[in-house]
Amino acid sequence: MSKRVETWQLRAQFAAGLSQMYGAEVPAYHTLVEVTAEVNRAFVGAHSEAQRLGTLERVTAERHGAIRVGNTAELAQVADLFSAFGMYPVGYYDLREAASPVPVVSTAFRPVERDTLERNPFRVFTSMLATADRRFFSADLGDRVQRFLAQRRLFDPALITRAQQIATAGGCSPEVADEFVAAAVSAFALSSEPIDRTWYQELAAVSAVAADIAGVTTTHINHLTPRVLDIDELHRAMTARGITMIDDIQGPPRTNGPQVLLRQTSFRALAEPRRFRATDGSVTKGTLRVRFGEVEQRGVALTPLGRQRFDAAMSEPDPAAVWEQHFPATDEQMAAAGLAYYCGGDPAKPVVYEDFLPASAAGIFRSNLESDTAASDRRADGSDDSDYSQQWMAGQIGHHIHDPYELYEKVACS
Ligand code: OOG
Ligand code: NI
Repeated sequence: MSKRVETWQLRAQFAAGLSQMYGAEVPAYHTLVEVTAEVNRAFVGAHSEAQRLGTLERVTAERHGAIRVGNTAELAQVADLFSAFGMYPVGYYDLREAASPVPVVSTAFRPVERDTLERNPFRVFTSMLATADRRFFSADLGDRVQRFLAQRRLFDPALITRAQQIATAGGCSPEVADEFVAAAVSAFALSSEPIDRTWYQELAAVSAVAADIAGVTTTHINHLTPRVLDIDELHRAMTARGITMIDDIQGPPRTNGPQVLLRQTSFRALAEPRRFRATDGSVTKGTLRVRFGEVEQRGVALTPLGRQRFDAAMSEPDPAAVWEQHFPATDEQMAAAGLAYYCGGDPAKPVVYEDFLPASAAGIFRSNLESDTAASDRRADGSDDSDYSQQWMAGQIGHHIHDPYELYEKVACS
């Protein structure tokens, strides 16, 4: 009998390994996971249809991570690494265009097929610093950042080669799996390497995100997000445990009708000990607050028409107050109006939203930065003549970037 470890098992092992590491690094994450599990159990106990958007087993194991890299070479390595886990780039998010702009362009790596999503839906939101955008980076600073990035090495080349081999083979032996997953997980650990204080501070003055990405020689998992079935209850329960959550739940309001897309909230992580190197070479201890805890609730995926309605509702001053003018109250009506995806058109079988929302993503970035850089954002006085786009990104990383709507269409019809 073959004891081969399949792609989805590697993905599950990777997600579990990251979860263990992140829990050790950010202890409040354990509380979040615990409270999430309690809320989910209670919700499933109280609602007969609670598992329509995912079984308790899937939802309990479900996480998304977030990482940030500096340039296309690093993003290409991430794409190769994640392909060994059956995680492929889906969607293109330009957070420079958000109401509160962040100087990154992003994609999300995730499984793309229904059965593999069911087995383990782990996804990682991945952002790349937009150093070519002269609204944020002067030509001089952009060049210096690029030189800094060209000299660092986020991933051992042997790890990437191994990932490519595993991706091609569609799995590996248990021995190879253990070693490969451990190496992949540790590539995202918070480094104890001293940080060049002057360089970090110069970047932080432009953007806290720029400093977090290019002020250090490594990357790290920024947050790891469990999935909850009732985010309002979760927000209450965490607050009751004495953890200060951000005030808002990002995304659509709570409604009586079908829950759509994605709702998220978070708490700021504590300051974490980091080491700094001064210009005279001396190393001192300090702290940084760059990581946090996030939690999310997922609803039904919207069609392009549904998404138009959503964007219209969300552009109102009080989306909750006008929600019913944009969306009907039942899944039957949602399906009939072609606003959301349902498997085989059956309103009892919603297709769960597997992606992200740019406005929430920018809000999550913003609400958790060490210093609010809103005032200093777009401090370079140039204009944007960069050519960032989905096609550009796909070309740079050598991987097709999937269109989320095509994937939902396929899932709904399979
Ligand atoms: C990513 C922020 C986006 C989400 O859940 O929308 C994100 C980041 O902070 O690096 O993770
Ligand atoms: Ni997130």
